[in-house]
Amino acid sequence: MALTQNRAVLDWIDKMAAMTQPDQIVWIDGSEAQLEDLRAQAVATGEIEKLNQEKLPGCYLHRTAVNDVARVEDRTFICCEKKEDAGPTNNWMDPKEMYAKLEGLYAGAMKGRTMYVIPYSMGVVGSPFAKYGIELTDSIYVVLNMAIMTRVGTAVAEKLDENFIKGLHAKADIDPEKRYIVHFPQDNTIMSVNSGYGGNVLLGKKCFALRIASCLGRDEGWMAEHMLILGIQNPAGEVRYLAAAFPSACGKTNLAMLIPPAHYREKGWKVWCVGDDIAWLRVGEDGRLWAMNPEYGFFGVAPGTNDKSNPNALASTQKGTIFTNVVHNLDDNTVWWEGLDKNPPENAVDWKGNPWNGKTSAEKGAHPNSRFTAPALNCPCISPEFESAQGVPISAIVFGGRRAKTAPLVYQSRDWEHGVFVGSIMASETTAAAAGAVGVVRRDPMAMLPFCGYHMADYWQHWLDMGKTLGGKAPKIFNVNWFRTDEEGRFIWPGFGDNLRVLEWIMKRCFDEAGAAETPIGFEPKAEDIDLEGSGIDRATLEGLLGVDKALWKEEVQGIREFYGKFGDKLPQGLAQELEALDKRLD
Ligand code: GTP
Ligand code: SPV
Ligand code: MN
Repeated sequence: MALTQNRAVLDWIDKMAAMTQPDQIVWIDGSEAQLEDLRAQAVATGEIEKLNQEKLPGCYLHRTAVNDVARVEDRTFICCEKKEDAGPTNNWMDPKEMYAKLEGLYAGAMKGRTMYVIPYSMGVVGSPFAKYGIELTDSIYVVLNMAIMTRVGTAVAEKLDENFIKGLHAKADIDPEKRYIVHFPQDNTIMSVNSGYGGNVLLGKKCFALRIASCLGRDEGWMAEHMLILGIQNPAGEVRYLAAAFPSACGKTNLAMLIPPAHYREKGWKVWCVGDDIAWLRVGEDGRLWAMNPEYGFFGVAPGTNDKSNPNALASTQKGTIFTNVVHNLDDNTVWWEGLDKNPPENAVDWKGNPWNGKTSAEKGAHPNSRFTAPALNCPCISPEFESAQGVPISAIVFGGRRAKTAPLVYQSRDWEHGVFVGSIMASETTAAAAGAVGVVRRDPMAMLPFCGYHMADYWQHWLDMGKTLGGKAPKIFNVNWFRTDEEGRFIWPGFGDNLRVLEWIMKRCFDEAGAAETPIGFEPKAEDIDLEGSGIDRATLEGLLGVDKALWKEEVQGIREFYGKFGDKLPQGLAQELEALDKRLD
């Protein structure tokens, strides 16, 4: 039975059902009974496998098709009316043409199948900052994931009006040549077909909460960003918040849940996780920037997650979690992935579904982009503010990427405009989170290259405008890089929990409690400004991670100039001037 009488909603569902022709339509009410019934159905068909319920209560395993393991950026489209509004960094097609193409792909795609109607909320239901959507899908896996990643069901359906975000997903044949992830910002519509992988099909996440929401933010004066949000509690008991944008698989989940080094814990430091992937930011009534996490769960990278690197993430996955494309340990019906421990199972099944022996196999057992879908409320350090309607006030914005060279461990921008410049020139090595080559340095402004729903230069202008609104209350903007390597390619900085040493300096800078040295690229800590006790890193090594290699940065300026060239006269003047000023300071 329909959970709403709203005509706009019902008419749209009728239209989508007429096109896809499902055998039946089932509304997701969010009840545990209904979800349990769906789990049982999916177990019966082999779509998911029930794991050891004593060790991993409520946990399941799923394997995607081998050709369907990551986001597909070359098949992701922004279909606004005019090509120039999508900008040079997005794929575009005329909306009419795209609708016609998609109609062909969706026609009869749900024949013999069930269409599930998922009413979901991005944000706390009823909060003034929440936005609502419906995802129609023929995948139980998607329903179960959405029920972890977002707030779903009856309470949301009651809030639906004609402004809901429409999302249609059909698995079809999982044909990679016919795979499309399409956004129609003018219609608040998302259409995804021929995939069953997370970011392509959990439409509340990247499609709505970043691509569509970035357009809404531009129009309504707020921002949707690929950012974690965390609170740092200092020994005085004050909690200060920061938001950080790193590209996919570059450390947001890990930073958001970090456990302070022993010597910090003893003094009373603690980190609270508000969000690990997406932040919606608005100017509050007090004029400061406030951030909320629109999600309800974590869709985190499994490989590398262990009880040393990220015990809080690991703890989050011990109940009510869906694992995707990890190793199935047949001995005790649990899961394993590279970097979990040094004891891979011998009697196991790999992510492709083949028998696998971790002691003898030359191939990886888990896909590098294998993931866990875990309820945020499982996280031992989830912030008491996680469900607060207005979010948390942000003192610092941190950009960062994976750079073997060039970018120092940390630096602070000179002011907001320079900070927007620093975000716009972000570059990072590509990872397994998206299909394509891994380890290639590319520009990924604000970690939003794959997620900005409109022209990137207009997006930068929006950032500059937000700074004008915030004025003296704007957060300070920083850049970090945990990924500098030595001659042997090993990471120099210990990373993970030790990143708090850098966050401490960042927070102190926001409250005028720490010193800095001016460099051509911005303000850096002096080596003595970073607490290294117990880090295993000496002063000289830290000095090597700081500083500015002028020759490398001159090359960088060339690269930025080329990149900026793509945007022609749309490039905000202020950013062009920042680039020239940097070039001069490097002389
Ligand atoms: P998405 O969910 O794709 O947006 O990624 P994310 O930014 O949340 O990345 P995540 O925290 O899952 O980290 C991805 C990979 O980076 C994992 O393999 C981590 O082990 C590794 N990583 C995270 N933080 C650090 C760090 O401080 N140092 C090093 N060397 N590796 C790290
Ligand atoms: C990312 O790729 O940035 C992710 C995973 O967070 S996905 O939801 O697949 O986009
Ligand atoms: Mn992400």
